[in-house]
Amino acid sequence: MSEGNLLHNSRLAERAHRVRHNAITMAEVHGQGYVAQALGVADVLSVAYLHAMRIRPDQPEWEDRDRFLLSVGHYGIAHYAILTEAGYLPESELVTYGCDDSRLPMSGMASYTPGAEMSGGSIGLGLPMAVGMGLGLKRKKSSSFVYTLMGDGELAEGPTWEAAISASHYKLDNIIALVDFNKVQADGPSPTIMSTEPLVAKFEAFGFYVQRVDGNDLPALVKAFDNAREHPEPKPRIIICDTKMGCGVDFLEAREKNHFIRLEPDEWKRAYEALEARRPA
Ligand SMILES: Cc1ncc(C[n+]2csc(CCOP(=O)(O)OP(=O)(O)O)c2C)c(N)n1
Ligand SMILES: [Mg+2]
Repeated sequence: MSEGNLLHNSRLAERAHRVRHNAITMAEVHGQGYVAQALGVADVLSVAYLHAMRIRPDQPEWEDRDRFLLSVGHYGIAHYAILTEAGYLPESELVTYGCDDSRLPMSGMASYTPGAEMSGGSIGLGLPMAVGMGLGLKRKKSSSFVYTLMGDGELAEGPTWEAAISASHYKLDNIIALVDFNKVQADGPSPTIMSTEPLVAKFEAFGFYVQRVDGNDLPALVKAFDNAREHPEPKPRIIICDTKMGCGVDFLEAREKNHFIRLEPDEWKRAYEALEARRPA
């Protein structure tokens, strides 16, 4: 790897660390939340926003921007953590998360937050909306990409697969779908509750250009996002990212029930300390 790439990756690691820190800051306000997902997906979001996407954080509505649709609305905390690191939101606003009149509602809402393009809450709608946006952008001759972040449990939602059929029918090579494959959903481990494997073969059969990567490996993610943008075939793209819930905070990684976490007041300090112990060199 060239020196320039090494430097880029180590800078990304530092910034992903700050994204995790932001997520803990928000979860601490309420003592609970979807913080394990935010820690797990922090590397994927960092590569999306800080490496791959064409954006102007000071102009969130810039016409030529890449779009990002947070299909998993309950990942609002993860989204605000990266939007802050990317420069859409001031760090001082993080402590308003989920409070009255905040621009950072618990579930992602398009009209509230700079940089949020869809209102979530009901899972299964990100890919359908990406198809509509992708078609619209093509008709306008735009070169923007539409990214959407889905969860692994979310893949059991029917509209996702209807949208997958349409995305390849319309040759929407401007869609880059992301799956946070953290192996957990609300009722327990995804493989036990509703297995979606073999997932690569399924999306390939639906006409996608598919990659599957370790979603906590920054260099692998950088390569996968580059491949997705540069792939020559007129197909929608998907990156299945295998992530670790709670990544970066050892006692949250080890926790069995981590879809929604409540910590005792003194445990937040422990979470910051655990994160700090893994601060990238
Ligand atoms: C249409 C719909 N059905 C059910 C829910 C309730 N729900 C919220 S999060 C979630 C789990 C989805 O699993 P996954 O996508 O893996 O998210 P994770 O558990 O990893 O946060 C469910 C079922 C919902 N929000 N919308
Ligand atoms: Mg999941």
